[in-house]
Formats: sequence, C-alpha cells, structure tokens
Amino acid sequence: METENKPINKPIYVTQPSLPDLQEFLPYLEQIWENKILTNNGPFHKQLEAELASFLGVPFISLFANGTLALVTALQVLRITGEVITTPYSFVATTHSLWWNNIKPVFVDIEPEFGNLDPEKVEAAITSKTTAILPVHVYGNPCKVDRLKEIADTYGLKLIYDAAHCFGVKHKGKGICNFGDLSVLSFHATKVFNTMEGGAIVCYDEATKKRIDYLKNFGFAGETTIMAPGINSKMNEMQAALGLVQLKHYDENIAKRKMIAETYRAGLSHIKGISLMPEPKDTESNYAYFPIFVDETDYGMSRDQLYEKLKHNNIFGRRYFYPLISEFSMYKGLDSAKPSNLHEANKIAEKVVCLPIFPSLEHFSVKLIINLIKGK
Ligand code: T4K
Repeated sequence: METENKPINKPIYVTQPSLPDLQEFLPYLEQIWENKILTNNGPFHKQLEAELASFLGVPFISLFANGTLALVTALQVLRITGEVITTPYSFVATTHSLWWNNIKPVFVDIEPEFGNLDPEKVEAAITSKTTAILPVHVYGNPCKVDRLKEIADTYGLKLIYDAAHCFGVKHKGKGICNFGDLSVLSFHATKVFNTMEGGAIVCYDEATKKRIDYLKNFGFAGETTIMAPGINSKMNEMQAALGLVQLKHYDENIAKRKMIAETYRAGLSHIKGISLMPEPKDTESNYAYFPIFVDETDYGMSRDQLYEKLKHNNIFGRRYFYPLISEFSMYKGLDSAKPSNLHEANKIAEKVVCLPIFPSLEHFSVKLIINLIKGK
C-alpha cells in the first residue's frame, strides 16, 4: 500500500519504446559491418519480411522506412484517385497520405463504441468520384470489417486499412491485416513493435507485392525500367535487424501490457464520469493504448483539467486524437469537415486522454495513476 502513494519523480510518458538488451543486438550490427550491405533489400530485410509474414499470418509484406510513406505508397499501388472516405479520428498521417496523392479526403463520422469509421454513414458520402475507403483500426480495435467489405464490394471501392495501431491483433481467428485490399502498419518508436522508425504494407498477391517493392525503390522494375515516379521509402538493414530481435520479445511485452490494461480496467471501471472502451469481441488485443473518456458534468472536472492534474504529477498522458484531423487548417474548409457532420468524433475528441501503457511501466505507477484519477 505504501508504494502506491509514493510520488513519481521521473516523468512517465504515454509510452516508452521497448528495446532489447544491447548485447542481443550487437551480433546483428557486426554482421552488417562485416558484409557491408546496408540497405536495398539486404539479408535482414528479406528475413524480417519472411518472419513477419509468418508471425502476422499474412501472405505478403513489404517493409518501409515508416508508416506514413507506406500509406502514401499503398494509395499509389492501387491507383487511388479522386475522393477517399476516411475518419477524422486518427493521427494526421492518415489524411496526409491522401493529401500527398492529391486525393480529396471525405470525412465520415465514427461509431462511439470503438471510435472507428461508422460503416452505416459511409454510403451517404459516396459520390461518382469516390474510389476507396481508408478506415483506421483506432487504438488497435478492429473496425466493422465485414460491413465495410460489403459496402466496398457493392460500390466497387478499394478498402485500405490504416493498421498502424494493430500490429499482432487477431480478429475472428485471423491476423487483422487479412481484411481489406491492403493494410498498412507502423513500426514507429511509440508502437507495440518498433524498428525505431518503420512500417509495412500487407498485400495478398505476388504481383501487388512486386509493384509495392518497385514504388518504394524509385519505381525501378529492373535495371533500366521505371514503372512510375516512385519514392525512396525502403527500410534499412539496421532497422530490419532490430525488428528481428524485437520480434523475439513481442509475446512477453504484450503479456506485460495486458496486465497493465487489466489493472487500469479494474481500477477505473466504476468512477462516475470516467468511461472506458469495451473489450472488443472475437479479438486478441495488443493493448497498444489505454484511452479513458471524461464527462465533465459527472466527473466534476474537465478532461483538460484532469490532463493537467496528471501532468502536474509527472504523468504525461496524451489526448489522442484531439484535435480531430478535420480541424487542422488544411482540411477544415472541406464540407465533410464540418462539426455537424462529425458529431460523435467531436464528442469523443473532447473527452479522451490516453494513459501511459508500456511494458516497463511499474505496477506502483499504474496504481498511482488510478488513485490520481480517483481523486485520492
Ligand atoms: N496512422 C496512424 C493511425 C498513426 O497513429 C500513425 C503514427 C501513422 C499512421 C504514421 O506512422 P509513422 O509514419 O509514424 O510510422 C506519435 C508518433 O510519432 C506517431 O508515429 C504515432 N502515429 C502517433 C499516434 O504518436 P507524437 O507526436 O505523439 O509522438 P511523441 O514524439 O510526442 O511521442 C509520444 C511520447 O512517447 C513522448 O512523450 C515520449 C515517448 N517517446 C517517443 C519517442 C519518439 C519516447 O520515449 N521515445 C521516443 O523515441 O506522435
């Protein structure tokens, strides 16, 4: 009990990257120094693609320097143009990937339970220019994948999932990246599986995998053929080597995250004015984020007041995702960005705080955070 009230002297951030023991990584570095292959589909890159495809239970995966470039490329590989339906409740990179491809984002509201794009509102936003839907499995909670597929199939639209939050998540007995036409992952430092920076596109056939590989390497399709003005978004050998070591520790890290999530859930479930997202059905989670939602009237303190109180106590939660993407100046002028079109998204963006969750977060810190929220 004593430890639970110990003040926190060092800041605790929303996350802290997991890293393996340096000794475990050094032999990989020695091998890179030895063979002098630093990038361009080197041996560790190939090995990580093979290991990840098997680990995630997906047919093909192409590694990237980061998730944002993977999103930009995913849209290009399917030749997406015109208008794309997407969610405002995400990290800006989701919509920026459309902007970089000169595609008009059309924001559709979210469903309140998990904060994901509401399929029932998608059809009303489809026009003759719509070519694709770009939903996000936000916080790692699966979208309504069957309904979204049904809509995409009916209207002849492509379905590209921003799966940046859901590395390792399983849904309905299979890897979450098996839904849609493509899925895009992020291996950023803040993610459950990190290669410092990194990302990937998951696809289902060899021809698409080849085109993705061309696009991330300037468009080279052989020594003298350029198939499109591709970019340089390749993952390098150091990142890939780190990924190979990180993968060995994935299960133990997720087990630690799960324990933290369970402690939060038990400690925060019955506080008036604080609500939690339910645990998604038919899903093996990765416990990437732990969002809570503050109702000012019932809790007696606004979300921002709680956020500041936590900060004052060295706890640096984050308001993911506030402001909504639709509120940023480059998107605000769009018709679909109007708050009246995005009622649920606006509501939860005003209430959310994501609490610290990462494998090395100590039990006493979790208890202290719970007690601070309880007002003890
Ligand atoms: N789609 C979605 C849905 C995404 O969430 C993201 C990225 C993307 C696409 C794009 O993928 P990438 O291109 O990034 O691969 C962070 C991340 O930078 C971003 O990757 C992530 N989403 C987003 C949700 O969160 P910030 O601005 O909150 O990061 P930052 O630097 O403030 O980090 C948060 C906390 O983590 C820090 O307060 C301290 C801790 N931290 C962070 C870093 C980078 C560390 O302890 N060590 C570190 O190295 O955006």
